[in-house]
Amino acid sequence: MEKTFLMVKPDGVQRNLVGEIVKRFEAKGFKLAGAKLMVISESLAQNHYGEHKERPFFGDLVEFITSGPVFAMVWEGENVIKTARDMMGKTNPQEAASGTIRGDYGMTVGKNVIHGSDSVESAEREIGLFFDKSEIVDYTKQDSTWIY
Ligand code: IDP
Repeated sequence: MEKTFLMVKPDGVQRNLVGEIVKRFEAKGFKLAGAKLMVISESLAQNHYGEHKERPFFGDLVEFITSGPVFAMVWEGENVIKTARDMMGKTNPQEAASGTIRGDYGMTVGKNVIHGSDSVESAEREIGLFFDKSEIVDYTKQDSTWIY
């Protein structure tokens, strides 16, 4: 089953949105496979956002993502990578549709509440960066026969 890496960013943690965000993915029918509250180190931030290192906002992005705790998660389910991106909404919350997480809770691109992997390759890379294999839990959920 496909897995993705999702993370409530420091603004979402400070604004008490962890429960709300977890609730949306649970209610949709996805399975939580790993989760932890953590403070991202500078080197992990630079690695995670490596594709943006030449962009003018890179310094602010690294400073922001390391500024307080994040809630890192691994979610599992059919087509979870794309569906989670759809549930998050566009990168700029002012362009994100109502009903999406960024559309409902974000105001600026710099503080857009949530991160989610955008491809199979980035999901594998990001899960590997943030989680040890022993932190990913393999289990059967009783509701799966009512979801699929
Ligand atoms: P994504 O998070 O929707 O995948 P990316 O383009 O991968 O978007 O950018 C990563 C993060 O960098 C965004 O979530 C956003 O917080 C930040 N970011 C992207 N573009 C800008 C910008 O133009 N100014 C400031 N921050 C930006």
